[in-house]
Amino acid sequence: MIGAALGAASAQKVETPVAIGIAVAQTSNVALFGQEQVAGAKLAEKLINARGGIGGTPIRLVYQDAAGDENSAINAFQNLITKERVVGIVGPTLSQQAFAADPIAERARIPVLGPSNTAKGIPQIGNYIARVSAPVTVIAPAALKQALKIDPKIKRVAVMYAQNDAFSVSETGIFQDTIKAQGLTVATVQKSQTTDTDFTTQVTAVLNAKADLVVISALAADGGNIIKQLRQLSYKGLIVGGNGFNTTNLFPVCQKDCDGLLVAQAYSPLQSSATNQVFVKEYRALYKKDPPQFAAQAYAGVQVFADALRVIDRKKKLAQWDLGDLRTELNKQILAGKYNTPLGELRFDKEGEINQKEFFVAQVKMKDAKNGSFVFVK
Ligand code: VAL
Repeated sequence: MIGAALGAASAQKVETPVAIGIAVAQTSNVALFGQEQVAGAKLAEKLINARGGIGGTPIRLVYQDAAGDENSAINAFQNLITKERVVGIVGPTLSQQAFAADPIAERARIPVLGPSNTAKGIPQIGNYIARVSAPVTVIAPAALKQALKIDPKIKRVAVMYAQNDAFSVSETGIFQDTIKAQGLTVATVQKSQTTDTDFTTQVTAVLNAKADLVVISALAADGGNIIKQLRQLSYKGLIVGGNGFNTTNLFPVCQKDCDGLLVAQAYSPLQSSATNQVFVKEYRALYKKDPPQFAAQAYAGVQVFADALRVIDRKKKLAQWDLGDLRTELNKQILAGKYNTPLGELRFDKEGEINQKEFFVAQVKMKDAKNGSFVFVK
């Protein structure tokens, strides 16, 4: 009886339109990234369906708020897998959440594409876990090297990081290795929490260490406040922010003090591929601004699912598949394919790690207290 019931439960038809789950932060401080991810995903759905979806079958994005903590991400994943019966999931926003939620998808055999999880070790969570977000190992060093180009006299580097966040811990490790490899001195290492708002102790230590560069790994809200407090307490040197600083949603937090901040980028609106130029044009038309990295990556996540589904659909129509079988086939196809995305040409290695070719660095230029932009310097 139990076996029969389980058998019946596992033999589920694929519904049309084809449901793809989007489990990113729509609330909490992490929505500073999540808002941009939703914007990117929405545009992907619109453009994919305008071009005939998957061999004539439209896709439908199903949103579940993964908020900013592990439990919300787990709940979002569970709802998408069991209630919404999606073919795959783009999410969650934070690596910290991915380490908790991805194992649920792995056990249920649902392909996951991490849209922004950049900590080391994400694809290694399981066979069904891949990412479209290049890891800290390949991105983080670029901004630091750019800082040295701007000011070759830099010698003493202060390092700050959020110790309760898996990505920040991972990224600071890469930053510290790069600092040493460049022959610079780590003048001090200061730890904080992503929930902190007062960084006086850490900033005072940075000033006492006589640093001529500060490198920070944190998320947007805490990170923005760290920058503000560094400047308020008269730190004058360059600041490099990690991937958590890569959103204009940071600007209302550090305001004019964001000016000059260097951030490495896994995406540029200037990237010249035809796919990207169409994406930029459509994004501007819809949102009246340039696409940011988090939006481009979420778009790429949805696109990879759609491109891989199209290959499968050509062999056997999606509606004829058993849902479980389709999820497994989709996972295989994701890893086998090559994708022309706004991030450039993407492939995955056999573990699901992204293979991306181009990276960039931008410097923040503030126009007034709240408005500014990332100016590409590399
Ligand atoms: N990239 C980070 C992470 O992996 C944040 C900024 C989304 O958690």
